[in-house]
Amino acid sequence: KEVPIPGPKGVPLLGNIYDIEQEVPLNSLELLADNYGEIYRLTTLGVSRVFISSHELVDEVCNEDRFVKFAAAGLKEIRNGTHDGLFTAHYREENWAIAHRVLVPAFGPLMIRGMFDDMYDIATQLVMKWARQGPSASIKVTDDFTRLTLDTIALCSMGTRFNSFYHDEMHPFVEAMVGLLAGSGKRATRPGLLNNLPTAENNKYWSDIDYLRNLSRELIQARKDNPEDKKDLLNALILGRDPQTGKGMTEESIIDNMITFLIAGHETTSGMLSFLFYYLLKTPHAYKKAQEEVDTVIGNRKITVEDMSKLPYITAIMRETLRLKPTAPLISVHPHPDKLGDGPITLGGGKYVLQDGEFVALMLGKMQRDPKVYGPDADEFRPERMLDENFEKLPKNAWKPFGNGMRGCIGRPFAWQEALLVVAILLQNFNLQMENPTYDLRIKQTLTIKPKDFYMKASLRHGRD
Ligand code: MNH
Repeated sequence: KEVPIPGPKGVPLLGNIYDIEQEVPLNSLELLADNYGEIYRLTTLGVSRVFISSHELVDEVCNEDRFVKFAAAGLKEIRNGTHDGLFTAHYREENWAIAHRVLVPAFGPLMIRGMFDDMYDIATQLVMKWARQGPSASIKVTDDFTRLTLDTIALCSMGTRFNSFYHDEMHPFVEAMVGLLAGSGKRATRPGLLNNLPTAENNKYWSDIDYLRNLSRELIQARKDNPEDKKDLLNALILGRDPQTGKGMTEESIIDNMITFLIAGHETTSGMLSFLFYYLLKTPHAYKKAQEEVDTVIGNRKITVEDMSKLPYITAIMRETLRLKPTAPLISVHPHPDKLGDGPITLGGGKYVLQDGEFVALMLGKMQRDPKVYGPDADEFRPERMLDENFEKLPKNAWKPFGNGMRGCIGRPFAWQEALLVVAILLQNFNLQMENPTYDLRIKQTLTIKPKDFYMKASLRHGRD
């Protein structure tokens, strides 16, 4: 009954490095899934991983009694800057549990509503920029959405303004964060030995981390010195108390999680907004329905937080975008530590046997296009399939862009409100077009994915001042 896990052969020592393209690894990984099927194995730098892409197998590893999150590759390196913060913590690290208990309420409905005004503030800066630039300006879509998501998360979690819409260069904090992210990605593809040498590149990596931590510390102190009665993430970090122990988070843990929010909270949402407008502009009937929804529900008046629950079609568009392009496209799990020693770890009901120490990478985008779940048109952008009545009927674990269980995304309600607002306010104010109508989607991949070289034009809608 046992079936060997297939995979490309690879070369001595280096293993499968030549089976994965450098520029967009995800493309290679998806092609390999087309060739080898729902499960295959790759070995690089002596590390062996199994990639899964069917709903059935993903559903199986979502059982948290059997498998738990594994901070692999780039994520493991980001720990150099964020340690046991929420995103990078290993299973059962005590500071994860404390931060989780302190911060879950901070992402509750009431708190998220409390952050609407700050989100609105930044969203209007984007609208102003596009309005002032005029209808012939070429909009670098992903850059402007990244300005928006960065400024929003910085305002809500650090209490500071990056003012990214007013500068071409990035704020030094962002510069350092990009250094940490890009550096971590590179380190993950290099042998550990090279990462420990005092090269200029490695020195910059560590000085970027110092900068991030020092500025975070200053901003925490600034809020402590000048308390504000505000429902935001910074207050939650500083004032939150663990219901189990009554204690607050340590300053180091607050810093770890502040940087974590910036890292986890900007590229994913920015990429999602970018893909969303790509699909809308490629699907005119969906664009028209979305704009009509905004016109009917909101019209010309100022958007309020109450409107956010009254936009079912735009909600479906957001879900459908994250189905086709989950912006955090790969997450990893490994066997639950309590299950080790109970005999072989298997998948597919005993069919596939994992090797010792092997971990499992979930290919979320491929899984979310499993024809067994989504049918023969699984590759098409069709928001209707994500309207509530259909969405609720999906099988368990068939839509996982926010990850799984305890280690799923804590920022989901934050991202959801922010994105809904931005989509609504842009459709309310602009007619949007692709700069190049024949543009076909290409991907830029880091820890996340976003469209590459995607440009739009925006003209103010007439008679809507
Ligand atoms: Mn987010 C974890 C996707 C927005 C903060 N996020 C995850 C995971 C996925 C994910 C997938 C699980 C990672 C893993 O298993 O290794 N996150 C998204 C997407 C969006 C997003 C697709 C936007 C769209 N995330 C945000 C925002 C924030 C945030 C916004 C912060 C405000 N995310 C986190 C944190 C975690 C996380 C923190 C780690 C949670 C934990 O493990 O306790």
